[in-house]
This record gives sequence, structure tokens and C-alpha cells, in this order.
Amino acid sequence: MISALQKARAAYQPKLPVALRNGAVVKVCEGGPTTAVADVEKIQALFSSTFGSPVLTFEAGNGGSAAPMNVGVILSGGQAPGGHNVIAGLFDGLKSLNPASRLFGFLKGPDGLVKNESMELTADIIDAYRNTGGFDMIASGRTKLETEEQFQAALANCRALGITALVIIGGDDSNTNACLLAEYYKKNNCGIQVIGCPKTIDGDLKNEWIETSFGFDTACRVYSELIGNIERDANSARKYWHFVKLMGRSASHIALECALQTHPNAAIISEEVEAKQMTLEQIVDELAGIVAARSANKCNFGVALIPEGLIEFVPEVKKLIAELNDLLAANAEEFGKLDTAAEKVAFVAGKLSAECGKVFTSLPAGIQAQLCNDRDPHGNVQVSLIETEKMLAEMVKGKLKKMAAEGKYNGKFSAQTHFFGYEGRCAAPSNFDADYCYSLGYSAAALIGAGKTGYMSSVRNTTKNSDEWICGGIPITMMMNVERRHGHDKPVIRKALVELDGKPFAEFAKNRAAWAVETDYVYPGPIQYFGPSEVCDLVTKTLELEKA
Ligand code: FBP
Repeated sequence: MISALQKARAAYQPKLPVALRNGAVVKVCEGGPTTAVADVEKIQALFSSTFGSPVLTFEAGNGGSAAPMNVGVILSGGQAPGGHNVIAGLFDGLKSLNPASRLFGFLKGPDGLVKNESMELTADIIDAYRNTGGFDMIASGRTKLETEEQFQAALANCRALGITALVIIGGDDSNTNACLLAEYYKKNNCGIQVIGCPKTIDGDLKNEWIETSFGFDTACRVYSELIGNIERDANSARKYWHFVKLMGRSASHIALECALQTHPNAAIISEEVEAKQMTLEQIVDELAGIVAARSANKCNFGVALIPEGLIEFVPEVKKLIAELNDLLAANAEEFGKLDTAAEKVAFVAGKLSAECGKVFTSLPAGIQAQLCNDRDPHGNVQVSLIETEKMLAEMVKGKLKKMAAEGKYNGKFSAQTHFFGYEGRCAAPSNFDADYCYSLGYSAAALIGAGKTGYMSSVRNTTKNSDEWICGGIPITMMMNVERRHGHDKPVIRKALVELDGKPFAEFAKNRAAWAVETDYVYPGPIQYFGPSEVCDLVTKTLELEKA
């Protein structure tokens, strides 16, 4: 059974750029040769077959057709609203190239490609998922596609299905791997094209050519609705401070966008914390200062936004985590035998350097235990499992107690904590994401039809009406540089962190002092799918400001 909204939404026809409205056989306009964002010689050497390809821009074709082909698609990494529309756009684009073309979905992410688990995506299946959230059509996974054995297994599996092109829908890491795969297949004349699509709610896969990653718009709208509701509750009950942690593994784009949409009393931006080399104590002092200032105005309530990745941007905690990672890796066997959190905490506390030990013991006991939890498959702390919102609420409470003892504060402080992340990742895509994703998928079909490989599908000028959208392909090598990862130099797509000299941060910085003491909340309400264009067809504040 499907909901009334899903039924009505199934009929929504996403908008397409003019260049794709006659089908995916397009006129391809080539720009000049390209380079990489940094480490040009190294990137060129690593990607000798795909490096330097031109930026491609499409113009409408005359409705012609191409030979039929079989294409495979993968959803990689965390869910993001609109993934099903990328697949629907890809499907429709391929059928416009030739109705006999077929699309196969590899199941559970890159694993499905390597282990040959797939299903053919027929028109009935696609129709059931148009404009829906989630990745459940074929499911996603986080396996990294990077070894030659994996590339060979994927090749054999594609050949068995007659697949000559792959579309990888993923974030910076998955698109980096798409680029490695494209290079390997081209260099070895395997006859398989690889195209990437920019996905992640985190919003950190963007650059001059990729205006935004899909899913960021919808996820931020869901969180902003919830934050607005909480703000209104706080302003009604007038007795709680709400500490809201927001997803975003590393960059603070989500926290910044939600702050711009809802005007909270405080919002921490990790990139600023790192740039100013702030200590945890300074962050706590700042928050406690805002609580005290509001309390002096008889407002013992408020809302503070905390980015998920914060702790890794606080220099002293970053150092502690790095030391912990090494320590746990070096003592894995001994550590694995410990049962209780207390034993684990005591074990590491006894082995840390004096400097990191001091930071570790200054943290609330619950956080100490969480820092000792299992690492992800890449040896990283799973930041979404660290309850930073609780840690800060507890530390602010402690600071206020001290301030009260010194006669600097006499208010009441009662905290509620929240974590918004999974709530937004599978929401029904906003009109923006529904249109953008469908166009990205359709554009990927056009890139395949044009015989291209190593490109990311791109749709630009998205703050304008879709009649003015520009679509085409961007060579993935163009977005790359070399970074040190787990002791090795690796080619990777450069992650886009919040730019402190960018317009979205400037807008926040200009207003935050007023938002801190005044109660200037904005209540965005739920995403609107039907109704006037001014409430349905919005773009994020981030994009609006960046493109202004
Ligand atoms: P992607 O970058 O793969 O899109 O995932 C982003 C994200 O949603 C982060 O915001 C979050 O830290 C992480 O995934 C959580 O991952 P998991 O769902 O595996 O717990």
C-alpha cells in the first residue's frame, strides 16, 4: 500500500533542462582541455588515459536515436533524497536513446557489482519509485571499489550481463573510485564507460562546476522544519535549552544551511573552530555566555545547533582521536578482550600521552566510552555515534554552575538534546531535488550515448528556472588532488568544506550576535510539494547566496 502523498507525487513530471527535452541524443559542445585542482603532475600520471578531457555542455539534439545498450547503476554510500529519480532519469534517457536499451541495478552498492548481485530495472519497477525518497529500489552500501581484483570481478560481471556502461551514484569517495575505474577500463580497452553522479546530504561534493550534491536541499528542509518546531516549542514553554546535533560527517554545510533557515540562538561551524584553533573549553564558554546573556533578558530557553563532525575539528580532540586510533590499532588483540566500557576507558587512559590524556579525562565519562567504541571499516571514529550534543549540554551546565558560584549567572538551565540525521536522508525529494536528480540521471544517459567516460553528470544554473539550466559532463580528474590517507598519498576529489570567506558563512556571521540574544526564530514548516511556486520551488539559502 502507498500513502496518499506517494500516489499523488508519482504523477509529478520532473523538469528537464532544454537540452534534454528532445531526448538524450544531444549536441555535445567541448570546452578546452582541463587540469586538476592541485598536484597536477601526479594526477596526470595516475590518470594518463582520462586526464585533461574537456568540460562538456549539451545542446538539444534533433530527437535521433543510438544503438541499444545495457547499462548498470549503483547507489553508493549514505542515502540521500532523490536517488530514485536519478535512476528514473537515467532509465528514461536510455530509452530515448533506444527503446531496446536495458538498465540493471547492482544491489547493496558496489558489493553487488563485485559479487554479481543485480536485477533488471523494468518500466514497472521504475514507475513505482518515481519521486520517492530512499535507496530501497536497489539498496546502497559502503564497500570501496578500489582494488584491481574488484575492477576485474566487476568487469566479468558486466560482461556477463552485456553491460557497456556503469553509473555510480555517490559522494566524493565513490566518485573518486568511479574515476579510478573509468581510468582502468579505458587504459585496458575494456569497453566499459563509467559515469558518476554527485550525491550526499552533507553538501560537501561541490565546486565551480557541480553547484550542489543532491539530497542536501531536502535533508536540510526536513531538519529545518524540525528545528523550527523545536524553536516554537522552546518559545512556548520557555524552560528548555535544546542542543541539536545535525548530520554531516565532516563539513558543517547542513548546520550552516539550517541556521540560515531557522535563526537559532547559537550554531557552531566546525571549520571556524578549526581556523580559530578553538579548544573545547572555549566552545563551552561561548555557549554558556549566550545562555547567560539570554537569561539576563529573562529568556531561560534557546536552541543551539551542533555539527556532527565537530569533535574532529577541535584541534586538541583531533589529536586525541588520532592517538586513540593508533593506540587501538596497535593493541587490537588486548583491547578486544576487554568487556566493559570502564575497562576500555581505563586501558586507553593509561596508555595515552600526557597531553591527550588530559583532554581525554576532561571529557564526560559517556563520551570517553564512546571514543573507545568500534571504528568504521576505514579505522575512523564513527562520529554519528558520539553524542556531542549531550557532551556540550553537560559541559555548559558545569560552566554555568561555576559562573553562578562567581555571581555571574543566576538563571535556570535545563537541556534537551536531539540528533537529526537519519530522519532526513530518505525523505520524499523536494521539487528541487526531484528535478535536479532526474536531470542528473538523464544527463548521465546523454554522456553514455555520446561515448564518454570518467565524467560526472552536471546540471548548472540551478537557481534559475529550468529553462536556463545548463547540463553536460565534468571530467572527474578536474576535481582531484592528492591527499594523505591512512599513511599513503591518494588521488581524491577535494572535499568542499564551509568557506569562511564565502557568502553563506558571511550572512550567518553578520546575524549571529543578534540571533543569540533576540528570539528571532523562523519556522519554515514542512516541505511543500503542491501549491504556489514560491513555497514549492525553492533553492537552499546556501545556493542562493553562493550564486547571488
Ligand atoms: P555519504 O557521504 O556517503 O552520502 O553519507 C553521509 C552521511 O549521511 C553522514 O552525514 C553521516 O555521518 C554518515 O553518512 C552516516 O553513515 P551511516 O549511515 O553509515 O551510519
